[in-house]
Amino acid sequence: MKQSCKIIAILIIILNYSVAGAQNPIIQTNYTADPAPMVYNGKVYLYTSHDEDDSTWFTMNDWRLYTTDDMVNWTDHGAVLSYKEFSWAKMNAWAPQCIERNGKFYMYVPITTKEGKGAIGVAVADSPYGPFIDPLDKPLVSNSNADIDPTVFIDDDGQAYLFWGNPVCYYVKLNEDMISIEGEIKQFPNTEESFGKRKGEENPKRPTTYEEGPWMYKRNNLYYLFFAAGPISEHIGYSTSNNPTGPWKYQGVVMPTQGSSFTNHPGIIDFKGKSYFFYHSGALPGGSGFTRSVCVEEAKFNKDGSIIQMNMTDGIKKSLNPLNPYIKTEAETIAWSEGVKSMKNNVVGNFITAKYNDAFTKVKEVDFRKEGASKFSARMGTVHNGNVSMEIRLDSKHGDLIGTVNIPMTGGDDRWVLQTIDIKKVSGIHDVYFVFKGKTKKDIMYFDYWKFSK
Ligand code: FUB
Repeated sequence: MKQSCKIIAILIIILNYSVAGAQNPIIQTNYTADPAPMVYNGKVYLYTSHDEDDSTWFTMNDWRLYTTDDMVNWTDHGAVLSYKEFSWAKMNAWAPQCIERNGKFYMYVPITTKEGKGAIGVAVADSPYGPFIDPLDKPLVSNSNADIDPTVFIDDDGQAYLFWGNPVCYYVKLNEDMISIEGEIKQFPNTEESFGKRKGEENPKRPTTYEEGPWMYKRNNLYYLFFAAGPISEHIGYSTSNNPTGPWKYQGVVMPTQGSSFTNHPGIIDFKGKSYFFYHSGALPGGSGFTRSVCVEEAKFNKDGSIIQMNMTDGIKKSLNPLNPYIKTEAETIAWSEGVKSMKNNVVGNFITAKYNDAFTKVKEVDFRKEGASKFSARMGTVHNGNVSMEIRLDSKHGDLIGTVNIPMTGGDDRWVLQTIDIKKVSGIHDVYFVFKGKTKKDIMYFDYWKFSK
């Protein structure tokens, strides 16, 4: 590519990424893929796989967790499980799914075994945040090399099922303990009627559009099997049935091939009266098929139960409920950010690091209507001596400056200072921007949490 074309291409990527008010991809602090949302106690728990920053071929070591109760501000809880927790695992922390049963949380994950085989493991926790432990010390399923992309589902009668596989979809019943299987592993017949005729590719192993990434969902007594569909680059398709084990009837395309990732992966939930469809694209700067990022759209259905086809958009703009500024909010609760990485240590748990001057985070729809605010507190740190500060601005990165916190040198991300400053009085509902200022080349400052007060 000529140099001038290259510069124009890079500018287009940057402009798209910074498009005012964009909310997709919903996570900007890491590359994430294979979204697995779970609703529990009024919150969305979004488990994802994680493409390492330098990934050039599915370099994936752990699974991460993000939560929200408003669908626009997402809190990063870091990695909650690694393939290294499984004594029998060699590599490949691919698409996960977590489900709750009787107060315990079961995470199903595909991993490559030490023998180089595909397998699905299960890890159990007492909390959705982990720690997740492998209770079996062996795979739950090691059936074939097609053992990837588990989706788990508990029907209204209490029967649990596991579905997975590429290039065919397998399924098996799970016992009530959720860590053992009941009966034989079966395979859905890979027929055109069930999964649609594959176009533009003659491949006897892949006669239909079913590729991988199944996601089971039930709505009004109809069972939906969403899946990543071929040929590559993938789109998302779906089939329906009156029974969780089929027979399936192919219903068409949910999301066409779009974006710059050659894979896609569905996850769908109902939350606070709406339905949400999660997927991944390559839309972050540096994004590609191996550096992906998770996005979400509101999903809508027709009266007959068919889903209205969706495009990849710049996301959900309206919060479900405004954010309370008078309680401690983690710095890693973010609606949008640029130039920021999230990290974790034993001193403060999760926090963020501003990587360069003018990096920022945005928190959406912060509600000051109750008592206004004239003070701001934050726990921060830096390794630099002088000229490091954080500006607090309203409604845009260059919006009304209501205060500046000067950060003294603390010496590391294991040493922190809690500061309170007076700010210009603020009332109403605003998007709050934290803009990180420092003349140093890297890792300007660390930011753990914040709070406003009267
Ligand atoms: O993330 C690794 C693999 O890519 C997943 O298992 C597939 O679903 C595809 O997204």
